[in-house]
Amino acid sequence: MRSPIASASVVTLIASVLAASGAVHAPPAAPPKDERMGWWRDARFGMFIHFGLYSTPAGTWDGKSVGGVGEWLLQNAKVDPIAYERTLVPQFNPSKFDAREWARIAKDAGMGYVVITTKHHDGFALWDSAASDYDVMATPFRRDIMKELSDAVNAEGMRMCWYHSIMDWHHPDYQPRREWDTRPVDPSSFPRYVDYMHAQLRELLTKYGDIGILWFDGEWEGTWNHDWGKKTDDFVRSLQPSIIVNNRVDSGRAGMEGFSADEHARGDYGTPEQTIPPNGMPGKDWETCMTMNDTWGYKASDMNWKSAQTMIRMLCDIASKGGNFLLNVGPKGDGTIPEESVARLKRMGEWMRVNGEAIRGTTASPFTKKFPWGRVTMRSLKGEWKDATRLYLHVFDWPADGTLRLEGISNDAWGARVLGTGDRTPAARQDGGAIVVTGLGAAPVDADCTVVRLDLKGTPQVTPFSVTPAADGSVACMAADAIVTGSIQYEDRFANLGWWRDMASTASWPIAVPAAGTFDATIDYAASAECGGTGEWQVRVDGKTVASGTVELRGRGGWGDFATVPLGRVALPGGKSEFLVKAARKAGDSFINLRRIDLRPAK
Ligand code: FHN
Repeated sequence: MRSPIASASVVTLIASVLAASGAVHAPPAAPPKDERMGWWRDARFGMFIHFGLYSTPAGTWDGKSVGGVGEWLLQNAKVDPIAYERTLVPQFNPSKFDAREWARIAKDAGMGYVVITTKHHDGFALWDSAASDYDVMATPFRRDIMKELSDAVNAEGMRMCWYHSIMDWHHPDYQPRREWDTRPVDPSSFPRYVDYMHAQLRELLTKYGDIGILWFDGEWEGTWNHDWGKKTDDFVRSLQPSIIVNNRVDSGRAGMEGFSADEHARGDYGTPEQTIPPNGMPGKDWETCMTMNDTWGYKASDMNWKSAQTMIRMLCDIASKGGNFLLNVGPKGDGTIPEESVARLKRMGEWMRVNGEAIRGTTASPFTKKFPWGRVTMRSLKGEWKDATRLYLHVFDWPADGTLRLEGISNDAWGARVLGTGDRTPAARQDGGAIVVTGLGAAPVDADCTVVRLDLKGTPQVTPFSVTPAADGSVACMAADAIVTGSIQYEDRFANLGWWRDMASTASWPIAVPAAGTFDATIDYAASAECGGTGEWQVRVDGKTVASGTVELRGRGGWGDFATVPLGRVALPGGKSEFLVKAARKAGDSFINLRRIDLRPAK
């Protein structure tokens, strides 16, 4: 417990003397990335914990409710950082905190790692820090939460991981200041702040055993840049060479979803937040972090809880795209996890105990198309059994006839079984370029998601999906079959493409027709009154636009008020082509919700 500035310069001095004396040995080389990422790719599912001073007021300040997420209280209530400290440090006393209970809840939910806020943007340290007086030892609680939790998480066989905010609203050397913070600013202070942050990171990476991930955050303000990110990434890895570091150690992250455009940007994986990339992030490691309600830090008024079914299906969807799911809990000021979170995690754990093999250690679906009934994950059985592949069919909408047909795969099948029951004897066969699974039973085993295990001979031989004409020659481009870019997300609500916010977003469908033809196109869309705009459609062959047109799509009665309107006459070439739609103009912050596009042979 030291004053932040004094200890930072002492630390810097010691480090330079050690380095000059050669007493500091070169750190061991980091293992190859695939080796470091192995446990993480296997786990697929982790717990995020946002806990700190903000958990006590739970979204209020001065007795008034404060808008926004609970952990942004200082910012959203525009509180002076020193007043924030003086008010909340004496109140912080999570007397019911039980690290073993938190770890048990995560373990029983089927989670493989736990990421906790060691320090969030308010700058408060949840451990006994020698670099700062603004830490848990200054509170009535006076226990090292990070020590207790790391011991409990490791005892459950899970990986302990640290969230650490680069942005620090409290430290006098961090810039930029909050605009209501009247403390004097020393323009040259930011390097001192980085030394301080490194001093605290050194504590976190040398006092608590092996750490699985350093989950950086708050990297978006202008004072942070690639140089600081590179230095910090190197520093962290010098202390724990096997550690995983997320992409927020570096600046330049593309929005909340993406990677930095800079190919030299540091970080082992992408961190889409509150969203699931529609097509995953092919070829990259990524993890969606998500709240169970709408806040990361506890907020007593936030009762907008997602159902356990929704989160089980999110887990399946994310795994089917090759990602990890980091699901958040925001413990209360008394140290307990909200009952609503506990109940949902209990249900997810029941599902994982039966179906965990369909999530852990799996890779993305081999299909380029989403099936309307659910999702697919897979694992190779090479070396375990035969040259075979195991597919897991995550069935959300159970087929009443007990049959599933997987189009576009030419493998022979070894067989199938339904997880969670031994009393069904499904059969699987190759049928003209599709695999048909019959005898699944008339009802699901688990209404939230029932998993069918399907074993194939060899590695998947999948025909890339194309939309093909129906018997009447019409071509139906459904939302679920679209390949989307940008902010667009598929929404189950109306089986539509939504969140069409950025102008770069596109929706496209690979089409295959036996012969060239002319079609009358229609679009089925909805939009709130102030949205809509001008749509542009393109027919593309080998990436080149061979036909295009525009259509005015006026705002309607709301995001569920769909109408089918003409798009115009479209000529398709014979064979393969791509039909693409984008916004040429947006009238409001979102463009449209798109349900389907139909191409009917011109009369
Ligand atoms: O500002 C933080 C927020 O409080 C929360 O910690 C999330 C979790 O990923 N990260 C930042 C917002 O992107």
